[in-house]
Amino acid sequence: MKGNMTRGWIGASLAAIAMVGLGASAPVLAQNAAGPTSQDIVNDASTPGDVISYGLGPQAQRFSALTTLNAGNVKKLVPAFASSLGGEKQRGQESQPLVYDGTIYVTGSYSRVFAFDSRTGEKKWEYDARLPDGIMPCCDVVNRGAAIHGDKIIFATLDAHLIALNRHTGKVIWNKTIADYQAGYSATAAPLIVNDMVVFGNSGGEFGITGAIQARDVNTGELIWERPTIEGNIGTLHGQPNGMTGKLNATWVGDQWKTGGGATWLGGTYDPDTNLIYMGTGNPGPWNSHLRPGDNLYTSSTLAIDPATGVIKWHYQTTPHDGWDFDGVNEFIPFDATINGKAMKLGAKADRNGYFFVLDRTTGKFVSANKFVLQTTWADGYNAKTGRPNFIDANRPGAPEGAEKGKSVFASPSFLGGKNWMPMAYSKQTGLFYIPSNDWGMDIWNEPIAYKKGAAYLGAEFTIRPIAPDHIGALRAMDPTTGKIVWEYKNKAPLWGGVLTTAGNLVFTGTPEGYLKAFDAKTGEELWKFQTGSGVVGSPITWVQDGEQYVAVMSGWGGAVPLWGGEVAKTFKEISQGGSLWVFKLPKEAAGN
Ligand SMILES: [Ca+2]
Ligand SMILES: [Ca+2]
Repeated sequence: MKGNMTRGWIGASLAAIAMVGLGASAPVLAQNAAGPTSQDIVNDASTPGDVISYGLGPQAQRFSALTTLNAGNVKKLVPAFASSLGGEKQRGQESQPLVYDGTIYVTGSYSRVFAFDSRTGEKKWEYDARLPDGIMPCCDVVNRGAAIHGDKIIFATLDAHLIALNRHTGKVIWNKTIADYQAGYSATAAPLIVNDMVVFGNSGGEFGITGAIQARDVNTGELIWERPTIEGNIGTLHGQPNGMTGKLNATWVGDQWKTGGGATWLGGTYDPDTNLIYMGTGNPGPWNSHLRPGDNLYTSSTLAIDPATGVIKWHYQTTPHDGWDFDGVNEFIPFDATINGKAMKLGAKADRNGYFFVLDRTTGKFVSANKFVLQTTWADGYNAKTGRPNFIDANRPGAPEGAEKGKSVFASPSFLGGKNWMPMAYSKQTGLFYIPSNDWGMDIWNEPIAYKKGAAYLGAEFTIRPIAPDHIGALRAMDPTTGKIVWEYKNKAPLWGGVLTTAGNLVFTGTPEGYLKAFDAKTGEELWKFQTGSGVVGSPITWVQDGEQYVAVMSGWGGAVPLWGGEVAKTFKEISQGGSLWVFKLPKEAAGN
C-alpha cells in the first residue's frame, strides 16, 4: 500500500460516467412543498410514515416502533419492486434510503443521487456529480446516504464537495467545496441536520489530512463553524477564530499535528436531550506509531460538540496512540438504561478495535468496555478507573530500523475492524444493541515514511487473515448493561451492511452473499431471507405507506473488503457487482397472523 493506491482504477472509470442527463421534474405536491423541518427530523423515529434522517432519528438507533410486520408474519414479506441505479461502473452501494412524500431518495456509488417513486419504483430524477480525475477515496467509491431538509436533498461527494439539490427536480441549489481533494480529502458520510445546519465530517485519514467537523447553513451552504479534531489546530465560528483544539504539543511532537489525521469520515449523531453532537474520529497519521509519540489527541476518539459553537465539550479516546488503524469513527448511539440500580443517560459505540463502549453521554465518563469479537490481541480489556486500555506491548508492530522494516506482529481485529463503517441498531424493546461485526486478524509491520501532499501516509504494510474456520461475519446481540453477548449469527463472508431493528421483534441486515435477512430480535433465529442478486452492504429501513409496512435496502457488492481483503477474499470471490434499490412489503392480507 504505497504511493497513490487508488488513482489507477478511479481515473479509468471516471471518463465513462462523465454526465448523465437529468430526468424529468416530478410534480410538486402542494401539501408537502415546504418539506421536513429540523424539528421533524428530531421527531423522525416517532413518525412511521417517513424516514427523513440517517439512522431513523438523529440518535441513529435504527429502531422502528412499527409492529405490523413482526416475527410471526415476516415469512410473508414479499418484494414490491426493484429499481436499478444503472451505470457502467457499479461497486459498493452503502447507502441508506430516505422516504418522504411518495419519493425514495438514495445515493449511489460515484457520488450519484436518485429519486424513485415510492409506490412504483419509477425513476423521477438522477444527479451525477462531475468528479475530477485524481480523487483519492481509500476504500471504494461509496456514499452512505443523503440528508433531507425543506426543499433540499443534501449529500457529500468523493471530491469533497457538499451539494444541495432541489428534491423535486434534482437541480443544484448550492454546491460548496469543503476541502482540497488533491491533498487527499474526500467525503462519503451522510450529513446530519441540526438546528437548520448541515453537520458533516471529512475523509482522508490515510493521506495525512486534518480531520474536521463543519456546520453549514442548510439554506445557503455558508460555513457557520469548523472544528479541527487534531490538537493544535484553530477552530472558527462565523469566520472568526474560535479557540484551539486541545493544547499545542500536549500529545503530539513538533509539527506532526499538521498531518495528524483524525478524519471524521462517518459523520455523527445528535442527541436533543443533552443538546450534543457526537462525532467519531479516525486513525492518527501515519499508521506507524513509532513516528509519533504521545496519545495523539483527538484521534480514535468520540467527541461531544456544542452545536451552537462547535466547541468540544468532552472527549473519550478509545485507542490512545493507535498503531493498528483503529479508526474511532463508529456511531455513538444515545440510549437510557439502569445500571447497578441507577437510571443513566448513556451512549454506546462498538469500536473498530473490538471493544463495545458505554459512556455517560452528558459527561463522557467511562462506564464499561467489553469485547464483542473473538479476539483482541492488542489490549487485554480496559482499566475501569482510568478508562484506558491495558495494552499488550509485545503485540504492537515494531519500529523500523533505518531503511529496514520493523518487527511484524499478528494483530486482531484486523485494520478492517471488529466493526467497520456499518451501523449497529439499538432496540428500545429488547434493550439490546445489534452489532454487525467481523472476526479477522492481520500480519502488520511498519516501514519508514515521510509526508507528501496527496500521497498515502501509512508507513505500514499488512495482510488480512481469517481467524475462525467457519465464518468472518457475526451479527451479535449485546446487552449494554452487562457487556454479555446474548446471541450471535455467524456468516461466512465479512458482514458489511447496516442493521435495522423493530418493535415487531425483528432485526434486519444484509450479507455479501446477496441476502437481506430477518432475525428474531430476542433469540437470533433466522426467520426470513431474500436473494437480491448482489452483495448487500447498505442499511435497511422500514416505514408505513397506504396502510402497509415496507422495508427497503440497497444491493450492490463493494466497499473496502474486496479492495483490501487479502486472504479472506476467497469467501466472496464469486459475488457479482450490482446497484439496485430493493423494496419489500407485507401485503395487507398477510398482516396480523
Ligand atoms: Ca419518520
Ligand atoms: Ca483509517
